[in-house]
Amino acid sequence: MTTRRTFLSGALASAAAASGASLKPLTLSRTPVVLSTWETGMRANDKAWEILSYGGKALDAVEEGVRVIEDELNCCVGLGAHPDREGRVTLDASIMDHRFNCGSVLFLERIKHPISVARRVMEKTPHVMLAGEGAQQFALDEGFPLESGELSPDAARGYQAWLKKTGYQPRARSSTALAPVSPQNHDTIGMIAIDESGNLSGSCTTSGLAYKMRGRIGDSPIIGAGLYVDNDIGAAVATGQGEDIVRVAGASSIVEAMRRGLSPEKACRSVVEKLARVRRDQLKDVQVCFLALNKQGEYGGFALRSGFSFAVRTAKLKTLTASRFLW
Ligand code: SD4
Repeated sequence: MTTRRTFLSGALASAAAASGASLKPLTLSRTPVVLSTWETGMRANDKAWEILSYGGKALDAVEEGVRVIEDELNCCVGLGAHPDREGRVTLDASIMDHRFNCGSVLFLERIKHPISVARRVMEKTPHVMLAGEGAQQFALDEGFPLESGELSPDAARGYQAWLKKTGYQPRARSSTALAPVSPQNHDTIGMIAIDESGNLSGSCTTSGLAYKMRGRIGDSPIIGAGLYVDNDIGAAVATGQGEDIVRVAGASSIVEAMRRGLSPEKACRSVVEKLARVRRDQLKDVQVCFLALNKQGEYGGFALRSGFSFAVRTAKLKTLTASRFLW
């Protein structure tokens, strides 16, 4: 994909070569780009764009952008989302900037903005990951309020229906009887962005899979699986069945594929194909989706199955794009 910037660079370089003038380094500022998973990404991108379009940092944009969705009650992400099997909402989130700084929280309960707690872990502790009670204590120490822990009305209705359908008995080792992650039942927002200075950042926040086993962690808070940023190359973020994203170190594998010269979409596709090749017989009812953005501002996505969409915002574009897919 040719961006406006690469086109201009090429055009200016040819003009200079034709006139025999020596080439000077270009000082054009970059056009910011922000990408997010699913249709909720449109609302998240609007917020991120307020920051990016005024010359703000990608890191601030990816935090503020996904907070909008964490705030929505009766939404797929944050405290309004689906609970685990025991009827409790547990949240995971991660954030990463252009200097390999990263932070994440896992199994966090009763805190509204896990993405901001993840950023505090990154900026205020010597660690990368905090989990469970410790993560909650850290959040409280940092001034985040403790929320009630009650399910949202939609989540409570869904949970009651699920209990009836599965006949689930706490502590039984039953299957979670889940449908593959789809536009209707996804639980995550992932966002990656490049700012005017050419710096990349990413964020990912989730309630994990609906009715998961208590204590289950997916890919979203795992740096390298759900999210990865290498400012020399690009950024990638994932959504879908976390276990299968973790198996192939999804996001970092995509960044490495871009380093080898693949476009963002082809890099995403290469990782989906690798998974499909080796585990074809174990991917029934599994969806895996990736988004990637490179240093030049080129972007793309790819999914295992149909149904994945992603939101894109640039100076010229505000759109929800249907992702290409393998099966
Ligand atoms: C997880 N990847 O916890 C998340 C789930 C997801 O849309 O993306 N749902 O496995």
